[in-house]
Amino acid sequence: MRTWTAPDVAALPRPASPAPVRVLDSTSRELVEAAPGATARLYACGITPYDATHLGHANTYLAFDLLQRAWLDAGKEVVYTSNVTDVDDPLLERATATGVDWRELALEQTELFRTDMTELRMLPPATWTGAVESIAAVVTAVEGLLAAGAAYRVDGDIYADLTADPDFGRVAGFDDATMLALFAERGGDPERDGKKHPLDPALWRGERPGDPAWDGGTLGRGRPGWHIECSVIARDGLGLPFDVQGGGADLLFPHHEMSTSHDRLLGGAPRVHVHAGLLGYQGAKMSKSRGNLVFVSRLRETVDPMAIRLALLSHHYREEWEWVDGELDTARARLAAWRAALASPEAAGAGTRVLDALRGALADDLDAPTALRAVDAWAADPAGEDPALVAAAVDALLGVAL
Ligand code: 5CA
Ligand code: ZN
Repeated sequence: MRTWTAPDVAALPRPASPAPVRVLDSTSRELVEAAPGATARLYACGITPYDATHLGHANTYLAFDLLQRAWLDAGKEVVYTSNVTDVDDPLLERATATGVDWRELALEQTELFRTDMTELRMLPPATWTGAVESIAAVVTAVEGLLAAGAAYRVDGDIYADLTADPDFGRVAGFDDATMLALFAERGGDPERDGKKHPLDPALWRGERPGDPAWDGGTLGRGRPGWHIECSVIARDGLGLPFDVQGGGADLLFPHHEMSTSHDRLLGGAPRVHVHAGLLGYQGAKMSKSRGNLVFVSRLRETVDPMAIRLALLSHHYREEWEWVDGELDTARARLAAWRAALASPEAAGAGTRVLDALRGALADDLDAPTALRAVDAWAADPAGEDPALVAAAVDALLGVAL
């Protein structure tokens, strides 16, 4: 897929000894240096293109944007891959309900997402692959799993046999009852007759009347399952193993558990899982199914995208919080104060404290609120610090253009 235009990233002096960038690993629940090597490989699960881009999406992608900025500043090469789930049940259901062709809905919403990401100055992925584009690779992978005895057929559908992966369940570490409940809630089909185990996830869904379907070679006509799509797109974009798989907290189980399990069988899957807290609005998680959404594109009509970015940055990426309209007033005032400080005659000097503080905060589990407070303190008394360096640090590390 065509990705979006990359924002400029201001140049910063190389840190003498970069601090290791630590993030919370959802499996061990410990802070870990997720990408210790010279190259950092990231897969962040992409959107299902309808009702895009709401602030919850933006908040999650912002977390992985910060992670990349921290890695880049530490001198690493960053390789980022993402997907677009441009064929899946919820997208098809929405298209049917609104009488729109599912392909048009996906194209239009993907384009809106591109524009939103550009305006929010998010670093684009190097490879951005649609589910539809990945079908041939998914078919080959599923054929391989069948041949290895790690998958089985139920009528025209194909399911993963989770007993083929002794490490299944280790990503989230949930007990059986929790796994079953979340699987049922988040797109799984535990009740399906003929499955060896209720949790076994679909790898390939045979053609149904009225549903889009593709040639699946020996699998028969159909369309890919959700988890295998991400396993294959991540594998093909990054190679296996890679460093971090990320998304919102709702993806920990089953999606990341299952896609990691598939990747284990496709070539090995040690990776750190990083999850952003879910953003709520009007008393519930902001979600397409509830319809309690605040759209980035709507806000952009009247608000500087940098203020939207700052509003999200004022909450730690793991926090679960509720959007209230006052968030934007605070962010706008903050942005104005920073810009005024930069333009003020007192803003002169050679100090590097803001840069050091931003680097320290991001390396410590992407602590954006602490970073913002450091810039606030500078804005209240800008004397002594190098203003060009402050602006460059805010740009390169926080992605905010002053
Ligand atoms: N296409 C799949 C992933 S392969 C998907 O989950 N798409 S999505 O459009 O539903 O969500 C895109 C990303 O935004 C996911 O990482 C998801 O966890 C995250 N997300 C969705 N709702 C929220 C929310 N309310 N707060 C924070 N992040 C959210
Ligand atoms: Zn995914």
